[in-house]
Amino acid sequence: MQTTICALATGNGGAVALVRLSGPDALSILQRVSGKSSFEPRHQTFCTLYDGKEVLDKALVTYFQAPHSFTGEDVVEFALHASPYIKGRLLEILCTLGAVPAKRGEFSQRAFLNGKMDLVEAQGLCDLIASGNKASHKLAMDSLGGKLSTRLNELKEKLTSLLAQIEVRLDDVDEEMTPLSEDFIRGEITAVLTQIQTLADTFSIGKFIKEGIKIALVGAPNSGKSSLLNALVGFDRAIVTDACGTTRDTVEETLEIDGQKIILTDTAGIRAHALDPAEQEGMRRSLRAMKEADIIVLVLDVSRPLSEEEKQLWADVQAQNKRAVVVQNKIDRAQRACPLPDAKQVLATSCKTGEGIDKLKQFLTADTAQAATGDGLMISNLRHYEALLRAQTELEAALIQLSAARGGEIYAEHIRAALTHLKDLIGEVTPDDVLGVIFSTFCMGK
Ligand SMILES: Nc1nc2c(ncn2[C@@H]2O[C@H](COP(=O)(O)OP(=O)(O)OP(=O)(O)O)[C@@H](O)[C@H]2O)c(=O)[nH]1
Ligand SMILES: [Mg+2]
Repeated sequence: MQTTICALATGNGGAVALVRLSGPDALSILQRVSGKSSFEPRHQTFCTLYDGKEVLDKALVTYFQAPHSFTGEDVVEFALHASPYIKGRLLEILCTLGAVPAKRGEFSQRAFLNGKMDLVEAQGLCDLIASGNKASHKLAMDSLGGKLSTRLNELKEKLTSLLAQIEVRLDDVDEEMTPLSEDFIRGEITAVLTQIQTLADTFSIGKFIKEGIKIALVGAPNSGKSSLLNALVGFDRAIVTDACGTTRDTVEETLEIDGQKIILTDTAGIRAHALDPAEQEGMRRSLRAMKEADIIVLVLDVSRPLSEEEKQLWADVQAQNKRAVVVQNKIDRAQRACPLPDAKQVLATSCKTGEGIDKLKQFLTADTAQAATGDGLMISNLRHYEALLRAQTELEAALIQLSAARGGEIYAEHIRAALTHLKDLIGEVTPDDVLGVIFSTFCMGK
């Protein structure tokens, strides 16, 4: 027997609060708390809510009759005056009348279980609520709106149909059917594989859009890292002095460039000999920030020759194997070619005059800006990415077995496994405990 769950769906503050109730007893609980017997579905009713004989609140109440509701169950939404007392007391009363407090994401989980949305759409919904800028909003909307699910379902259907054609021939012991040509099977698998790869390749950008791009500013002491952080964020965030070793700890600041979230980290300057244990620890943290970053900005002071330490640091940056840019700072003082011949991306800035700062901003968001202009689908969820990679591996294995002419049973097995990974992504075969973990990351009342 399904329980009836209740939770506050809105946050703190504001004038109005929303309490949600979902489950088989929702209507009868509403009737008891309001003393009113009939409610027209999907119409707001202004009614009094009672705490025993006392009036608790006068509220706007909406009853959604199953299956025409968010969860697919009977749902009641109470729009209350947002007093902490009224909200808390109503939840207590609903529980004494038979409801139980909802777990995180439980409304969405019920919507999923009742076929109101698939897992990809549900996760899009979760991302939509968390989206803090235009780019992440679009990404979540594509997922919630079913665009991503539609694409995944198309791939699933294609594999299902191919598998059916292969399996029916495996059962055809008398070989009455015309066999499928290897070229046909290869073509079908490759078509799906290409689409899966394309989608999986969008993950790094999708993740940037959803979570923000982490950028570490590294370099020798006094090269102007903190000045650059301040110039990028547009206010005096980090301490700047003309002494070497001013920044000792990492300094993090978030900003938005063209609707894209950027998480900037200014770090302690790297030099061979630290003055004291604090500076040494600071340098250790600089290296850690570099490892955690998506893009590394190596800041050089153009008015000084390149030091051995800077050469070593550049080697360390390259060893990270990620996007990196060399910034020749202080160009108001001197101009010179980049002393690191293998640097692919080089920009020149002056924190004093502001020259080059806009170009640096453009560089930092170039990938996501490009992605945002296309209408291609993107993924941003690690679970989706991993499922796609697994499906990809299976289809690649199927192609190998096909070339080796190992017989239908073996490559069909790989196609079947790829199909299972796609179904898992959409939520068709996802085990309950995994579903529980996924929905527990949702917010309360959703
Ligand atoms: N002329 C000129 N001076 C700059 C520029 N950028 C920074 N400076 C100066 O260089 C000095 C060092 O700047 P910081 O931003 O503190 O350098 P840092 O790399 O953070 O130094 P540490 O924290 O010690 O590692 C300060 O006196 C800044 O005013 C620039 O573009 N032009
Ligand atoms: Mg500094």
